Amino acid sequence: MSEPSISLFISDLHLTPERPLPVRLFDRFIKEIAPGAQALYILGDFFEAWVGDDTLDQPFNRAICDTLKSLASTGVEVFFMPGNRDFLAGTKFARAAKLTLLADPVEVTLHGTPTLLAHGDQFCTDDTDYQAFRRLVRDPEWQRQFLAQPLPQRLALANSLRERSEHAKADKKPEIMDVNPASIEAILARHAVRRIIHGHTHRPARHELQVDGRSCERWVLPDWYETGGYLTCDASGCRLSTFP
Ligand code: LP5
Ligand code: MN
Repeated sequence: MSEPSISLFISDLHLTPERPLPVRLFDRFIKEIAPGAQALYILGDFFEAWVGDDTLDQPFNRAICDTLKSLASTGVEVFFMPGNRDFLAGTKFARAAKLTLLADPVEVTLHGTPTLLAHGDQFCTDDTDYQAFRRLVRDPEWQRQFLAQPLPQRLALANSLRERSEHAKADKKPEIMDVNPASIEAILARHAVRRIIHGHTHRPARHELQVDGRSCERWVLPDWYETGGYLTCDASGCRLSTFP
């Protein structure tokens, strides 16, 4: 009998040469866990910071793309939804890594169940400073001007934004950095699905909720700072796993 068909979901690896553990965990995941899946969905913040597809020739980015490509070559379909760290990943990156870019949010049918996939940051509507920042950097004209700057300037700006973000987060109440329940209900109502999968908040869990009288579930993916973690979905449902 053939193996049951499964889909895997990961996010928030924040891969960078400066943090070797998640890179090692990712290599293991690609070699030992992902083969045999029908599809791998990467739901954002795969990279610590992506400042443009012209960084593809940097050895670190090249190696990561080769790893992704090696999985695609074994027949696993790879999908990539950019997050708030890598929203500038574009078509050249997709081609180099042999994957398909996804819009955020996107509705897919997973082994028979209509499911909404998202990075998750758009639901953190109580974090009004972040939402203002998001509107700015998601503006196509702003992105055009940013990408027109020389690479060293873009890297410096990304570094300084990372620092400002860490300072800003230290002053924010933890609850405002979680999703807003009304935003989740609104998106589930609009898409008429019973399941949503997202990352970003680093609060892995399964939540149950009622939307318009329908029982719904919300799966939150883990970050990869200390252990690797992923969600598996098949025809019988979904489950979270971690590995050391
Ligand atoms: O990323 P994470 O999880 O730590 O925190 C996020 C929010 N922060 C961000 C900023 C990113 O970390 C910065 C990384 C950018 C890399 C991309 C490079 C390509 C684009 C380069 C752009 C120059 O997303 C954080 C949330 C948190 O999630 C939880 O949801 O709270 O939001 C912030 O900290 C934002 C601050 O509240 C406001 C930002 C002030 C900076 C204003 C600068 C405006 C000028 C920008 C123009 C250069
Ligand atoms: Mn994020």
